[in-house]
Amino acid sequence: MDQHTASQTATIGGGCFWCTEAVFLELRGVQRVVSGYAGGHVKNPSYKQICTGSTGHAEVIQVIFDPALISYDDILRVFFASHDPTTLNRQGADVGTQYRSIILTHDDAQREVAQRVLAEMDASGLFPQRIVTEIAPLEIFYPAEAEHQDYFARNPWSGYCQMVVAPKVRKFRKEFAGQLRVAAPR
Ligand code: MHO
Repeated sequence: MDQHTASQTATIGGGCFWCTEAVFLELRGVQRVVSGYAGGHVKNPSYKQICTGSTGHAEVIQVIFDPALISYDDILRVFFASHDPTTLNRQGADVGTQYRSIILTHDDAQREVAQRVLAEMDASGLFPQRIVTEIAPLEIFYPAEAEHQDYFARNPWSGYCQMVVAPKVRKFRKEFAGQLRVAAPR
């Protein structure tokens, strides 16, 4: 029987989108990842504008996934495990509201799952501090400029990619070895 399940979308921000995009592109069940901006109050913001923190936007990614292969719950579990959800408006050396940890939910069902998975993670003892991830309904997602899409794949040797993105991807590959789209190169 020919059964098609519709794709679903998760919108999440866990600091610099070059990092989160690189991680989610490797996860089995993910069909596409788009880097962009959400959660702010200025129309069509540019990268330069959001970097000031004054537009209110967070750097986020939209993860388009096949729910027959991975659940929204598991997308969020990978999200929590692949960034630090306990530092308010900061991810490592990147400081500012644009780097805040945030889940932008698309409907009530997603909001319920987000609240449940956040509580589960908080109770897990995996984090030494309380989780500060914001959960808010998605209003508008603005895709980022073309140069911010597939950034890690296109700029692997840049200083930031080597110092910040690559270690996150390595950690993710190790922790989620069984859930990678392809076996990680050794
Ligand atoms: N602080 C880094 C972050 C890049 S990220 C896409 C930089 O400005 O290069 O926000």
